[in-house]
Amino acid sequence: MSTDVIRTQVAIIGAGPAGLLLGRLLALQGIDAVILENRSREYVEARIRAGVLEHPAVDLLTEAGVGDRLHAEGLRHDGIYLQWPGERHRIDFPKLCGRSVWVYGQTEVVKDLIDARLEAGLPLLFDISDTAIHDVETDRPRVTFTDADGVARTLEADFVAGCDGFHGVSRPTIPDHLRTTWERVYPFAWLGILAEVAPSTDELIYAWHPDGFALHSMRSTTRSRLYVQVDPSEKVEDWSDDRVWEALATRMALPGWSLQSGPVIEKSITPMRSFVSAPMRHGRLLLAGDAAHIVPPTGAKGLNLAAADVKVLFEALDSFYRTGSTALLDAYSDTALHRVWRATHFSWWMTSMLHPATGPGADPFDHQLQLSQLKYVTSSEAASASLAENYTGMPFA
Ligand code: FAS
Ligand code: PHB
Repeated sequence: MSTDVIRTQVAIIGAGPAGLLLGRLLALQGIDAVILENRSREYVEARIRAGVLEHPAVDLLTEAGVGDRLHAEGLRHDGIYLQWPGERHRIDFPKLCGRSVWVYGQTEVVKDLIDARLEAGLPLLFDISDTAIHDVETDRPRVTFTDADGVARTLEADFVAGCDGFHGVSRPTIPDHLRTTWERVYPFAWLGILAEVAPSTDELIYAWHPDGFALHSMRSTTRSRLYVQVDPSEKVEDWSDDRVWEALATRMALPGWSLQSGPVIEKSITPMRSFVSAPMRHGRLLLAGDAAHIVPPTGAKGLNLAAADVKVLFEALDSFYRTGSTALLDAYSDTALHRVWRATHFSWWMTSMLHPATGPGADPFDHQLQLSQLKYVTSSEAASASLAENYTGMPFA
């Protein structure tokens, strides 16, 4: 079987937000890259995930020339609501930290980045298989794969960017004895729905309730995205649409407010974990995004952390190609991990504050601690400013 050899400067594995954004930033500086993706374009663009973009991530996408639709269709939000039974309080972002967030689905970010890449005629290979990374400890690493036509191919590069997510091949390419991982698996999951109904709120509602956490988010003025805390063992088929809407209405109930329900067009359960793997570099292999870390979605950090990694990685690669210096590449892992741990702590803190243990595991003492934390965060300017600056995104390094 023929083996086509392709040569580039940066081989990018994965066409999620991390891989696509890195490809965009490199292309703007004239640095060649080839992006390899093992799913179809349709699958990648339809995968429903994150919904909130931090201010620094929005600035980065705008500067990269892919923010037009984001600014035209995205919803700028200047706050969120934190709620517990009978009370709902707003955290005012601009007043507290001078920043905002934008509600714009990850699906749309991915579509914008794919469109930009294909319009520029740059290589983005979908539906590949058998991805394998070789020789990353040399200055000529390779990626072998089978392309969509079943042809065995080799991609030779100066660097390999592992942007292939939590289940990708990049992180395992770093030898176990050189890797350290930290993990916390939470005793609950999120059941999420996408519904064709106008949001019942102007900004996101994060609600603590003894039955479990609930989140009212959205994708547009006509499409809502909502979540309820469930046991990780729950099955989607055990949650009828009515049961989900009833749980949401109960957990977000407030005098004078009502939740509008509507047709559910997607329903899924996402487990919750915190995971960090270090280092994020091994020789000429550099990891970015979910390939190196996972955060529980309570802090709306996953996609944004991928963007932050990519900015640091792009600057390191750009510096190498412009000056020959490896200083930023040598510092990449430590620089990225500083922000990774900040986002990991914030995501753990938001998750711990808002998710009560339920059923036999329910501990009234823990419930009181969570309620006290919520009352403090919504009444103290210092505490709410800390939440606001973390939620809207600490400035990039
Ligand atoms: P991604 O996983 O997005 O992209 C990796 C890409 O690599 C994929 O397209 C994959 O197909 C490809 N790939 C994998 N293995 C490969 C191989 N061997 N060869 C070639 N390609 C390969 N974050 C939030 O902020 N809010 C949320 O509500 C939220 N919900 C989520 C729900 C789910 C079910 C999941 C899994 C994640 C969720 N996240 C959420 C986090 C999510 O948004 C990620 O942080 C974000 O997708 C990270 O982007 P990437 O690092 O690019 O990884
Ligand atoms: C979403 O809209 O999907 C979303 C928003 C905020 C979160 C998590 C998910 O914290």
